[in-house]
Amino acid sequence: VIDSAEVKRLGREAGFGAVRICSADDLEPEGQRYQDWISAGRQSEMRWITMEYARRSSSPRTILPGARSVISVALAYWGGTRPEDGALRGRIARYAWGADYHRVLGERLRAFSDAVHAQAGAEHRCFVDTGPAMDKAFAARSGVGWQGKNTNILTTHFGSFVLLGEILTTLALSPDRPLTVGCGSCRLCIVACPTGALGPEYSIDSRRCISYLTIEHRGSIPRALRPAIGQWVFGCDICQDVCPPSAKAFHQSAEERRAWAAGVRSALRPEESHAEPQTLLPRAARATVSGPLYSGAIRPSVDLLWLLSLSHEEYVTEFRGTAIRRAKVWMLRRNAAIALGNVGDGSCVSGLTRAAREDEHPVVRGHAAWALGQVAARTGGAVVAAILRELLQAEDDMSVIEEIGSALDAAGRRPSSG
Ligand code: B12
Ligand code: SF4
Ligand code: SF4
Repeated sequence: VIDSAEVKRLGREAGFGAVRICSADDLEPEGQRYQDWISAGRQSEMRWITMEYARRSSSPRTILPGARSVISVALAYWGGTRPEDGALRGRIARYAWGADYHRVLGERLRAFSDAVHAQAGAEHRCFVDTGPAMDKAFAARSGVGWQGKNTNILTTHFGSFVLLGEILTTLALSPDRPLTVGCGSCRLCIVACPTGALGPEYSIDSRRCISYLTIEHRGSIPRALRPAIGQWVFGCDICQDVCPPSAKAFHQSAEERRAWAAGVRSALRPEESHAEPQTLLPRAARATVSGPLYSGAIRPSVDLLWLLSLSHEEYVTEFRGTAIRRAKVWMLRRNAAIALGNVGDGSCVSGLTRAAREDEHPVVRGHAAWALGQVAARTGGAVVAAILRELLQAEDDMSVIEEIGSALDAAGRRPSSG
């Protein structure tokens, strides 16, 4: 026999920043909203998100017959103020700076579930991000946090910088209540999102989200969205970085809070955020890096030219044990090409030319050609236009030829007809 207080004690002992409980009844209206979201195409090309998947995710007893409670947990992962990026560096979202959270969260959740089982028996099923379970809806129902307008769960102690998991259990535990706080009239995340992915209400359109585009999207990224991606090469933290409850949790000193406010102001000026994306985030002179995901080496950013020519072998060794392996190696090269198109200068032309000529993946060649066009448009284009014309002669892939044509246009030199 075990009571809710003891379950929570075991959860905290396993290393979770919040542990709360809710009933295992079907999630409504969240389940219906999930299906509406899919009907609107907002899952984009994440093909595993189907109507059936949404139904199972909102109905715990289809996963664990006899389930009576859901124990919802949050792992805080803030890793400190983002260090200065430096020129020509690609940004990585905070949750992927260190060890793969699936492993860290999974190990803790299994240890927690084993401890509960040892005291009370019963059947349990653990979920760490990937299973059919609406992590955020359980976290909101149990009061781990509230769902903000950036669609993430915000906790009172760690803002939205938490990763979520849950244990479905046949134990009958007394449930907690949802929180009574919320975002109020704040809309900062909605206006700061550089691609306009947030809204209406508390909903996201993955098709426009940089996190989706850089990590999940396996193809060409729409040209219209590329400038807004700035220097992000894996994920995006903007709608969390501008969020006051999340900032309050971590920016303690007056200096840090001033730097945060300056970052928010520049994020809200779209023309600046596109031209100079490195001003988007709060900066501070020092970087304090700690937390469960950051015990080893951390990588908040990468050299863009290095990433642009990343081999499969380097990808395997350099990103072993990190969440970055969620993206394929060629997707990282594609993302590097976009970031270089946004911030690169003349020093990137030879790297981009090599990628546009030699990369085995046509999407990377096409994006490198696009980046050349962007660099040319910024820095004066005669030499780059000549390179693009040369590339056009050698290229056979229709999609890349189309990209080169468009890049020539951007560089201000259309190919002469005939
Ligand atoms: C698919 C997915 C994505 C997609 C879609 C994101 C999304 N917002 O759902 C993409 C690839 C874009 C993505 C990005 C990110 N993700 Co993600 N992702 C998932 C995943 C695997 C499934 C989420 C899902 O099913 N979404 C479907 C939609 C329908 O869910 P929803 O947004 O919650 O929908 C609700 C609202 O729209 C609301 N709603 C709709 N209409 C209305 C109207 C009213 C009036 C109201 C009140 C509400 C409302 O109701 C819906 C149902 O509850 C979960 C893990 C999991 N199994 O849950 C992680 C998860 C959501 N991701 C996570 C993280 C960390 C991220 C990133 C921060 C990573 C990064 N730094 O790049 C970004 C954040 C982007 C963002 N602003 O959301 C964490 C979030 C942790 C937290 N604190 O909330 C999760 C929970 C993983 C985990 N286990 O920790 N992700
Ligand atoms: S993660 Fe970035 S692109 Fe996606 S909704 Fe948030 S701010 Fe917008
Ligand atoms: S920025 Fe404002 S509206 Fe967006 S999630 Fe944070 S508190 Fe809510």
